[in-house]
Amino acid sequence: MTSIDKAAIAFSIAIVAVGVIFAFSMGAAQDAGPVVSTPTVSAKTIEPKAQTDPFADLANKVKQEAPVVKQEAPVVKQEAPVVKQEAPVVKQEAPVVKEPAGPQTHKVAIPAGTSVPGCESNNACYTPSSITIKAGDTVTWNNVDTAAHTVTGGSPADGPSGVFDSSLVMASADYAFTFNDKGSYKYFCMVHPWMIGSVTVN
Ligand SMILES: [Cu+2]
Repeated sequence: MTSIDKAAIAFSIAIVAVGVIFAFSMGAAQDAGPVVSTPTVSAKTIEPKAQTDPFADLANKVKQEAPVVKQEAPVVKQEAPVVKQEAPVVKQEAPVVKEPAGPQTHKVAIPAGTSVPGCESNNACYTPSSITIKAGDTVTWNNVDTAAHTVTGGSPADGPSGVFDSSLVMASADYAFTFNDKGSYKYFCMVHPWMIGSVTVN
């Protein structure tokens, strides 16, 4: 025998020994006995299957649950604009106060004590002694004196104009005249010529 043949025989014996040891170890593993050397082939094929499935499921579950929380934020922002619509309500009260379009009545008094001179010093023989009205308005003279007086259009110097004349207005009596034409109207008392007044009609 040559050295090569011896090596071949030794190698074959070694292969057989490895096979015997492998077969023995498989049987020992099934009997739960002491393991001499665990085969690496069977362990590697089993481990990847057990590890991949649980992690993949957990990763998928976590990714599908996250987006649910993010949709609640925009609800709070819609409450602010409601307060701004209350201000314009106050502005509609002004037009209610309108002046009457129709004719008006103005009052003039014939004061007590005008039957003797003195009231002319401060234009108080008719109060007010001058009045401004609009065309169509009426002036009512009220005699609060105890003596009778007149309201006569014109002046003491020129005499009656003929436009209006109350004749005698007794104590506590009234006289009214409506001025339909624009102009300036002087008047006086025919009994007491110091009593003068005027009406301006615009
Ligand atoms: Cu008089």
